Amino acid sequence: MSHSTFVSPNEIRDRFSKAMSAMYQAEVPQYETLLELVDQVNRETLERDPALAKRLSNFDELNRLGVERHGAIRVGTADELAMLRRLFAVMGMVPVGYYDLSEAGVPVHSTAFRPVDDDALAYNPFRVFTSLLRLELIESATLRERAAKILAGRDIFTPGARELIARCESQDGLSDEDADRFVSEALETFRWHQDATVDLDTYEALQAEHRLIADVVCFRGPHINHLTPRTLDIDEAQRRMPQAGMNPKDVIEGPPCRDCPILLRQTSFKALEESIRFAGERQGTHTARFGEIEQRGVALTAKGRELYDRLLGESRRRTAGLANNDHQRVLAEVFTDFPDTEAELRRQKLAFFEYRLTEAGRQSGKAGDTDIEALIEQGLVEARPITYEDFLPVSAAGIFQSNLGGGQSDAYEGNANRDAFEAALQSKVLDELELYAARESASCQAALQALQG
Ligand code: OOG
Ligand code: NI
Repeated sequence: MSHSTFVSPNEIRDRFSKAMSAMYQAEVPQYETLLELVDQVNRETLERDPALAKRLSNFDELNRLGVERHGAIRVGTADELAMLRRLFAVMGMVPVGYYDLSEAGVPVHSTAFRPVDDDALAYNPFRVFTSLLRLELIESATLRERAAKILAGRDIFTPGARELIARCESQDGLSDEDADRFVSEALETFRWHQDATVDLDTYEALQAEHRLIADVVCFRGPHINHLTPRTLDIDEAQRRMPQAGMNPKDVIEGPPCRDCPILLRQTSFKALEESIRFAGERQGTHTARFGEIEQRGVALTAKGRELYDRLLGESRRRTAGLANNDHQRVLAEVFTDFPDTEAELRRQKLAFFEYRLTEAGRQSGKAGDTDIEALIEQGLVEARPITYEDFLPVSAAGIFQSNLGGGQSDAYEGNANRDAFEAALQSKVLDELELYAARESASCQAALQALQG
């Protein structure tokens, strides 16, 4: 088969994310309500703020506003994780970042499978936050062995998915027809099952150890546990959730509302209690699935990230126990120490920007200066914030915890083990900061070069 008849990985990812969204809306009707709410808030925000509408339209972002940005799953074994890496590779999604959640009392470590190139992100930014259960953190040896045995007995991939992944790898792409088959076979891995693979007693024993362990171990596969559309006004969406019949998590995670948004703000409606049939025909319930929304800002450099982490740490004690409004107010006070103009973020090298010539720059085609800030001042170059495409461990832990229900858990002593994660994955994870830095410096070089000629 000739190469030109293959469907691009971007196109496969686009088809997959749409199929996943349709499946999840059908499985979790409240998620459909969340999408409607977000759409409504986005439309009102654009009407209220024509400058924002214009900026999004200039950046060609209006048309993908309604597209889901991410989803999340949790798997139980190294083999499952390694196979998922191959499955996501078919769709141009590679592992970026390592997140240790054990420190926050969640016995997993994670990565995000995502597209990395600008054009791939623009085509469809869909990514999947993927967590691997760390059985070694379970204290009871009996329970640990029981969980491992149950996990060893399942195959979360259909034979068709395995076959198409192998075909894609060997011929370096999939035909249109195979791509459609791949999407529907791959989707099976993420489907919800009302039947647990274990009896109620086993479920309860695992649940008592940690709710997340029961969620990973007791089902046929790693059901998608949430999808996340993008909102232009997360504070308003959070405010409106109860009116729309949703129970929002207590606080919005991440930085406060700012003139120059940084990193990522997230909230969710809390996971629903769903009925489950356990082996032995006993009925019970399980709480796992929810809907989330996100609002993204500029990616921070290592220096900016340090400042963010420090301020977030400082705010922790002061925000403990506060309801969202007060939480946000205190957070905003603490974050006054984080510069809030683009020029200052650039000057202090706190955030990443992409540079390009302005219309005047293109016309002049030549400049004496080689200092990028001077060129910006002369109106020849413009800087655009690079959107943060990754996740935040403290926020992720907050999302996990509010959706697992139950009380706070203590930190596990195991903590970070990136080597073990990469060994399970059978691949390195990419460093997100390097990706942003490379984009910034390539755009800067290109702008400067264009003005030398
Ligand atoms: C993942 C929670 C983290 C995010 O957006 O930070 C997450 C999970 O609950 O499996 O989705
Ligand atoms: Ni999420």
